[in-house]
Amino acid sequence: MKPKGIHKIIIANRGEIALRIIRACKELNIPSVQVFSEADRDSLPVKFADESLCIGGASPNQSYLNMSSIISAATLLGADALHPGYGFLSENATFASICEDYGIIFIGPSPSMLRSLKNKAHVRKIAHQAGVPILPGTLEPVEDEEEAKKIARSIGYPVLLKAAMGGGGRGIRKINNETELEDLFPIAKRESFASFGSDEIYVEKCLINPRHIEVQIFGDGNGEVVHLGVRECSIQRKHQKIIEEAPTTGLSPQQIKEIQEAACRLGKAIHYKNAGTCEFLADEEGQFYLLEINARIQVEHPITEETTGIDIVKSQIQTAATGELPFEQTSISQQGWSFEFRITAEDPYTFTPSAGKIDFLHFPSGKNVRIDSHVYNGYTIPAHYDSMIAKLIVRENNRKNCIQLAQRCLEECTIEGIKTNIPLLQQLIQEEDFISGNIHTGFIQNWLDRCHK
Ligand code: MV4
Repeated sequence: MKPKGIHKIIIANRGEIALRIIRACKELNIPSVQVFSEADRDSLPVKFADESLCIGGASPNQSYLNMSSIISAATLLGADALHPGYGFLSENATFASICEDYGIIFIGPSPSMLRSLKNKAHVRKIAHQAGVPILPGTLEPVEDEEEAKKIARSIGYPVLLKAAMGGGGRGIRKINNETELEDLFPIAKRESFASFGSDEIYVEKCLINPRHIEVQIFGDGNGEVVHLGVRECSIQRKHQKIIEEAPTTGLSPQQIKEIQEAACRLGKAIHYKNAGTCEFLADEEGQFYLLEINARIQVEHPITEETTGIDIVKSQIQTAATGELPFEQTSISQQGWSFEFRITAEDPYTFTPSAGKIDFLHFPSGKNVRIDSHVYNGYTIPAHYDSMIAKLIVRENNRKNCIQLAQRCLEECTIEGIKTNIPLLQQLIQEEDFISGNIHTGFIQNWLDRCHK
């Protein structure tokens, strides 16, 4: 059913997520406008949206990050809402605020929420105040080396120096002892200023090879917050996730209940609005600690959709249109198992991007198999953007059957003309520790180190 309050949505993104949003718009009977760069003229989002408009050159700064071009396009074509997808302007408070100024509903959290969640030291503090576990460390940014030393001594090395305005793995330094702290504290502070325009840094106890577990939440902006279960995203390399699963093998049912409740508590404390993700680290005992809140739709949202039956993108639009959540906690449950495999156009072992023309393409299909992708046979992958070209999403009643289905699908998946990471994915899912669910954030690096010895 078409929600009142939104009549035309402009999509300020590209690739698979743009297509994903267009599909949600169609199912809600809401006309869609696709903006595109010169490099994306022949893309499927441009073909499938109801209207489209070129907004600038291939480089993201000229197009998908170009706020005035996007706002002009929205105004020109009469869009009253904007979906930012992930990356690009999706968590940009200034952009969300400009949308508001022009009467365009930003499908996401409020500008002030985006601004406040950018500061990870601040997020730690609000989590702590909400009774959500955080790692031992500072609740305020550390002013000087002496203060950092005192805290590091009390929590024990190794510690991490983190830039408050960093995130997604940027602005983090591991400190193994006091000498390193003396050497690196001023450097970390300067680097933070150079990279993020702020020299605010904080100290946190360093977990070795933790798991990365996240909770999908949804809020109405008035204190009503529900969760859509957990995902595990430990299979990553250099902060690029490669395989995600839902739910997780890292927590007991009781711990899953607790992490979900913690995420809701935090969401409620800040009156979170629309879809968001509470990102946690978990240790071997399943103790979990909040790291940050991602204020956007995430790449891996489909595995939550597959295990809850909820369409997250449609729900984002409905929430933005009505100010109310389209579901209640009591009607949501996570069932079965799902994996997502990110298929990238890159050399599987050097991880260097491999742009170019796809001259043969076959995607797997069949029961419980989903491909979210914007590429087609004959498509030329532009070199200007992310190397992810498809997501293979599978679901089954349990993890074992889900891995079996994934094996069949990855064998069937054929992409010629460019290099892809499919061979890497095929190898990873044969690994004993992967199959048994014995995984952590160092899994791929350890595996690569072993293979290249
Ligand atoms: C950590 C950590 C260990 N201890 N913090 C990297 C991304 C950013 N979101 C936080 N990250 C980490 N923070 C403490 N105190 C290890 C990581 C980390 C990591 C976290 C999630 C997913 C992949 C990762 C890979 C390496 C390091």
